Amino acid sequence: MNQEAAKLCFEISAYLQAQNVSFKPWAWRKAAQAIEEMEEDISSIYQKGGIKALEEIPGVGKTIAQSLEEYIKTGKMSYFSQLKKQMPVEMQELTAVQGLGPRKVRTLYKELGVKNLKQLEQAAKKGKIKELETFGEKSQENILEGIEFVKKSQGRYLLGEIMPLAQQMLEKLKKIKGTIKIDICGSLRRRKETIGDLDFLAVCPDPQGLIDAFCKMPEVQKVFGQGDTKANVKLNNGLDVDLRVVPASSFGAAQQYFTGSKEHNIQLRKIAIKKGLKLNEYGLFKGEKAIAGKTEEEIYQALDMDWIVPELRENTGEIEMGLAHSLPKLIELKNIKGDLHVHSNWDGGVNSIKELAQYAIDLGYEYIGISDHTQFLKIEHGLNEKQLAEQRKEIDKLNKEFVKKGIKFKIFQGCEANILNDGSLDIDIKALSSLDYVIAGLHSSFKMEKAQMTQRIIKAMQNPYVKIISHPTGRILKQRGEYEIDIEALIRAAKTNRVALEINASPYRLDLDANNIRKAIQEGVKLVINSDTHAKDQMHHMQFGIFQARRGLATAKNVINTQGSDKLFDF
Ligand code: DGT
Ligand code: CA
Ligand code: CA
Repeated sequence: MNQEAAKLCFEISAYLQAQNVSFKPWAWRKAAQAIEEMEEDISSIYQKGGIKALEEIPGVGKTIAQSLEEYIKTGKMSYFSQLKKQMPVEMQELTAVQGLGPRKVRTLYKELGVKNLKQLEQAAKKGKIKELETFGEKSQENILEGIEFVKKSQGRYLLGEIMPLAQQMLEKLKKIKGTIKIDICGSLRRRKETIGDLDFLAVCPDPQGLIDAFCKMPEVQKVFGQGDTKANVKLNNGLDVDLRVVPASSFGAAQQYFTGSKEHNIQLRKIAIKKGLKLNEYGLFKGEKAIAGKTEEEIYQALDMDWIVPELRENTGEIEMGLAHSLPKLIELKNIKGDLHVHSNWDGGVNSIKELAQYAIDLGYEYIGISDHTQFLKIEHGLNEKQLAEQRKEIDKLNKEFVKKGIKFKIFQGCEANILNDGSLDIDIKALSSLDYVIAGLHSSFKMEKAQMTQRIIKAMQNPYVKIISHPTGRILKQRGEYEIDIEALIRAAKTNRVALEINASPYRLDLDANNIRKAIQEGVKLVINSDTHAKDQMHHMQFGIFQARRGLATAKNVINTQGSDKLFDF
């Protein structure tokens, strides 16, 4: 229920922003961020402690708690309905277009009656948008470009939004009587950043029973097809799901086949053919005789290669490495010793430094780096030099308490400074020198030509205090692509200036991507995997960064935050 409630809160925030009210949009957004990532469901919090317990969620005040209560009881938020009635637009769909904020959506609605993506495209194609005072020719072009990007990714879901749901469903299906084995295959098992549909694979002596139970799950909105050994449904959130039931003797073969990728499978089948064998979803065959099929491992083994982790199965070199027995030992979540990109309530994040530190301690981390935004980012309450100095005192005090209590944990003070258009940072070098480390990130003027943009970021790397470049290519999944940037030049400069490149683990970013991670590793550039947390539960996003790092062939050695706090910045 949290995801749905958070979605409504985000939309309420956007509607309020469209009306240009102050403060409230920010409050709703913060609440949405907190709810979106909470482990415990709001309905269970409410059952236990009523509206008072809801108010204790960080960022949730009285008004928002009332709306949540209403949502838990009725499945609706009348405040949302009321706002939407005043301005009946598809807010989420429209604001997904790069450069279109709620204020602009409002103008387009008022002036041109644009309510959804389709109407937006029509208006842009007819040249209506450029005629508006606040838009013009260039922004009409940008909107058309943005629409194309959004359209391309429509119908795909972020791994981060699907994985919790898929795992919940998996747990339920495991409990259905007779289920011997069940797992998720397809792109989710490969941990791709976006998912087209879900592919469940099961072994069950009573396939009909399992398929029946699957089709009747509350998550299921519509059953497209229900056969003897498979079913195909649509979930309430629009996602399609396949379930296939196979005999135990071919589970491994089916798992291998349905995990994909298609490109990986095609290559594997060619190898089988060269050996005079046949590989399909039922097994690996020599003539009529199955020589492997029960497990994936025995299939790869029979082909004289190492088992390949699902994250690598894209036919981008992993098969050759499997044959040569040269697959590296990839990084794992348990290798991570701390998180260096965490925002506190000093810059408008949800949690205090103390709460964040405690959460990190509970995760088993040895350290955390507080990296609040600096002053240029007004909407994010960026910190100035004086505030950074005050924050230092608080961090020193907390660190002293850890020492006193014998807790082996350290809070580093960093910041996420903004890279301005000329590559300089938005904060005084003296203030930077007082910090433990500095992240430089780009949060404005995304459209620059390639040479200029590349130079801009390289210049930031040359600042002696900058240790990390956050989300280096700037992409937002399903919303915008990378900046125009010479990634090779950037990677070389990171090497020269001894700057680590971030793998931002936010499911919306996952930036660097797998391909760029490989390039960085080849150059010997250090990486850092960071959650970019704005509300403490988001620290769990670290896992998505790990998946991405693995897809990029990263080992623990390539990543600085697998090191203890004393060796962190040795590189
Ligand atoms: P998605 O759903 O678009 O995120 O990506 P996948 O990889 O989950 O693709 P999906 O669901 O269409 O199919 C699941 C797996 O089944 C896929 O990764 C490989 C296998 N598969 C599907 N169609 C074919 C095919 O035509 N040839 C081969 N070799 N494998 C296929
Ligand atoms: Ca799939
Ligand atoms: Ca599928």
